[in-house]
Amino acid sequence: MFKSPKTVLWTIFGDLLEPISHFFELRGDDMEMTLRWYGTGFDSVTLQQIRQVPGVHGVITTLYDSVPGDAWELSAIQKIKKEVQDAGLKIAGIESVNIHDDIKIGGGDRDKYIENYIKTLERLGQEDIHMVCYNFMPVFDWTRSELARLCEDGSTVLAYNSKAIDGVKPEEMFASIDKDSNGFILPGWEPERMARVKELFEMYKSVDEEKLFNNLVYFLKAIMPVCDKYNIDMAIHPDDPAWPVFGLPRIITSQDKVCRMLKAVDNPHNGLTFCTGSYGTNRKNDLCEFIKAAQGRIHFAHVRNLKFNTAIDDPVLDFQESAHLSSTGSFDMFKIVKTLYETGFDGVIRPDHGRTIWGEKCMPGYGLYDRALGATYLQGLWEACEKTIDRSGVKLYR
Ligand code: DNO
Repeated sequence: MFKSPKTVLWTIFGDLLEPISHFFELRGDDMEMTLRWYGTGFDSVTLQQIRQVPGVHGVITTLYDSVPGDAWELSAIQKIKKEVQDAGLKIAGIESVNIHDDIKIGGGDRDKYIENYIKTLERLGQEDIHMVCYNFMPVFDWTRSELARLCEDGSTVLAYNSKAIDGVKPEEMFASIDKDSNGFILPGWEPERMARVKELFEMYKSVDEEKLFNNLVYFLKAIMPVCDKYNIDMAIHPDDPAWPVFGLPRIITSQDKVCRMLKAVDNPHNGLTFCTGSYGTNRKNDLCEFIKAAQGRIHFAHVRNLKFNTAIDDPVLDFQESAHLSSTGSFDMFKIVKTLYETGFDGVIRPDHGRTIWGEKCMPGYGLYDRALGATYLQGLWEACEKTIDRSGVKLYR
């Protein structure tokens, strides 16, 4: 079987190199398992806890209190990088560098904000950070009707019921999200932002899907040179759920739309966060076919499971997030991991939202326990692939 020099080195000196491998990226031609970490003061989970999750050597983080549109200070990036390294981990990527609304709307100041975004990318590149997740959703980031639906085993999960969503005004939605957030600020649902919900809706009034798409392409074309220079992979997060909500346009929802976007800016650095739980909300999306169609452009994978509670033709859509295991939800998780493996995926991966279990007090979806179980399960599936499937003929991405 073909083995790259990196893999050969790893095979011979693996045991010796393991404790320091994450500093030098000496691991085999492998995916990189990570956990999301919001930063000290924002997260109930510590870096020291993450360090003890088997196989996890990196975190996905951000400057959580940064304001979209501002250029990140180099010193702030260096500070969080040092904190992560001091805990024996590395920053495997950023989720997210958020996009200012003027860029999405195509407003008069968009070039100024793009310039700032480029400065942020430049500084991340200088600090050896090469993967950036972002989204292009108007007004809201992800949307759920409940953050703590009680399951029969006593755990709680995030859930979506179309009747509940269709029947509320966006501002009421925020109040219910805020009430269930255990005192944490949820990504995309920052109170300052929600206080401007009406104003934001007004701003997006003249933006339809085509305009939003063109504004995304404009943004991507402008940032590709800096991505080329610093080898930064941009990984757009899908719209969650994968259809328009509250009458707002959504463009990163399906294989066709995503392939159009990848083609419009046909640079390997223009890639995806393949979030199974977001694309999978729309049951018309065939996740494995989608992974194959985006081969080579999936830089970041969020892998989690969903459980649908209503039939596919039911006008009411109800789903909830489940544990990561195939047996607890509607997705075939082995098939998903296997397809990533077979198509040469060697990027950053993380378990996504977990259930809240064992009485943990945490940000809904982002507790330690269920995500640690998820990370371990996903690594088990990956190991099964490595030991049974020959992908020596497959071109890996990196
Ligand atoms: C929710 C997350 C999203 C995601 C952003 C990326 O839990 O999946 O908030 O991080 O959409 O920009």
